[in-house]
Amino acid sequence: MRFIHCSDIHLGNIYGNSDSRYKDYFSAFSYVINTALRKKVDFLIIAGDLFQRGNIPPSVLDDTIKVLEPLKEKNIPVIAIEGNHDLYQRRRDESWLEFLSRRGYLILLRPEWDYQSARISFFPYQEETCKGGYLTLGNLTIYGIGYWGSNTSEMLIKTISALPEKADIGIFHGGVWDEGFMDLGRVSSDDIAPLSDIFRYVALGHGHKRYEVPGNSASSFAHNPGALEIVNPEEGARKGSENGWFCLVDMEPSEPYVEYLPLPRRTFINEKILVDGANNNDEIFRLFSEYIDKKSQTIKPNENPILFLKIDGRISFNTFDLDLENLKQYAEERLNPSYMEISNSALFAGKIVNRDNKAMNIDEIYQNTIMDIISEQEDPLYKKNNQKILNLVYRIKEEILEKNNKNLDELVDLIHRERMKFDE
Ligand SMILES: [Mn+2]
Repeated sequence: MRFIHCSDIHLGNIYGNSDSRYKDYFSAFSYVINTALRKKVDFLIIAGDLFQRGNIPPSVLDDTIKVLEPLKEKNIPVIAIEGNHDLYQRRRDESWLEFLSRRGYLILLRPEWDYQSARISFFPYQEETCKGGYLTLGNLTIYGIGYWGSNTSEMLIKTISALPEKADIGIFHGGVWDEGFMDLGRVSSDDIAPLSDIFRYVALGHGHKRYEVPGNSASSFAHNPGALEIVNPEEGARKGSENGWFCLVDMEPSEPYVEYLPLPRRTFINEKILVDGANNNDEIFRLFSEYIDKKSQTIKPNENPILFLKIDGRISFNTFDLDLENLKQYAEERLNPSYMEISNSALFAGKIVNRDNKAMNIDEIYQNTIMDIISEQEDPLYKKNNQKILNLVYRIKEEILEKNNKNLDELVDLIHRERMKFDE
């Protein structure tokens, strides 16, 4: 039995109102499906985040059905689990994947989670209800573990106790990395190790980059091919982001044979342009146009790249006077991007003084400003927790500006978690 495993397709993701970017995610998925047809696989696995959000617009659902149609016609099963992005209004028991499952476009696997008894159960997939936690396909048993959110490690222990001693494939939307601040859906390599005793292959999703988890034997047992296309702009700043990946897996003979297949991506440029020491807009324009001209030599005429450019450095004039419009116009003319964001992160190199006429560094200016805003709030909760709020603002600032994280769900979750720690 041979199958393709892909993950984090994020259909319906959009940058501004760029139609070509909207289509990129469908083209990427189509590429995988065409490969599945060409390689004559027995089935396709989607390890979560088929959609960008739980409440997709009708057009996204329609476009998704069009892409899935050829597999349905050829009777090639698509086995899917829900990722955090797929859940409708953050409910574990509702998503548009369920609709697609009922209409025969995919088989949605989801374990039963009983809140009262805190128990997880896997029931066999029933064709009548289109529900179940596992299914048998040919000689393979396939379990859909799904996504467990902020307490993934704890839920994984409960999941393991609900699983049989041996099965073939497990599908899990959870990140296996031992560090990192964004810990939603994360487990350690120790947490996931017991799955290697149960499954011959674990299909991972959630982390948008490619990695493998080594098991007891020499080869890896869990594989994460990463997102097909770049979802969050910071992913485009990483080395090796020029293409996406998906896995072609052969389950026979005993040891699975895993081949990572590359997927072409649209050119994505997420870079800083240093303008240190610039005295005026003309000097900034000169540095910027040099950068753009150089880039234009590496980009094909109809490539229409995605641009996320940050003007960075210390300049000798007021940063509010920096003329971004002029820069945008030049980039537009030279590169004809399908989407572009140019932001101003330049700092004024001069000095700002505090009430005692002492020069403040940029951090002190930030802190003073945030503390001023907090002290203006009437609700005493603010003053009581001013230090905690300040720290939280800093963490969010870091996520957005330094890590370019625009995942609103994660940021809102972070605020909710930190809010629980406030003194009442
Ligand atoms: Mn994802």
